[in-house]
Amino acid sequence: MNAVRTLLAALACIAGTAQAASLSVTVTDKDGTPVPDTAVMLRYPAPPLNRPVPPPVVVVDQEKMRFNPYLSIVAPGTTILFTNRDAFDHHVVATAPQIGTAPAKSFETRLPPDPTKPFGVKLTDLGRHALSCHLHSRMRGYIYVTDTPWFGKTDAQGQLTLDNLPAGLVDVQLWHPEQFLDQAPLRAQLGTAPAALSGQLNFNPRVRRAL
Ligand SMILES: [Cu+2]
Repeated sequence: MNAVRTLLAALACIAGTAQAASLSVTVTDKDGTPVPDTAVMLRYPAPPLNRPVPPPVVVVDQEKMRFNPYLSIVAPGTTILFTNRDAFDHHVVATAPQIGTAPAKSFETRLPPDPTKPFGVKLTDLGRHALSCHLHSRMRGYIYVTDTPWFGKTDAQGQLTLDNLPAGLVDVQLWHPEQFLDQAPLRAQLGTAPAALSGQLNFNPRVRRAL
């Protein structure tokens, strides 16, 4: 009986440590200034069995002539609900570059100023979807569809902390909507102690005014 108890305790310990890791990432530009709205995506060379389930529906508002949030990171199959919260019409124009051999999805609609009638679209193609509006040329937004369920984006201070991560070796990919070249990949070893990484973009993004 004692042996069974010992085994159960050991299993509980393994289960506990398997999800105990956390990673903090700070992203700066070429000059060392913190960069918000940088996607951070984690991939394990040995993928863990326990995968979190990202939200199936994500809302993107059109508000004060901005897409809000500016950047959304989602899993394939996520439905995006575009909602116009302004007092006038907007467009939702989405263009996606072709990735691999499959044609990426582009879509477009005119959205009247009625928050009770959002426009829903399911995204299945991986990669960057650039959002714009025919009526207001300065409106820009991005949706990045990623194949990994471990992701987040940096805040106004260029920081992101991901908790409840599986322990182990992990590749950390950074992606910024304005980048032309891929960012240098990062790597971290996640364990019981919180891990921290600094990433530097290979360019300086434009500074956007706050909403
Ligand atoms: Cu508009």
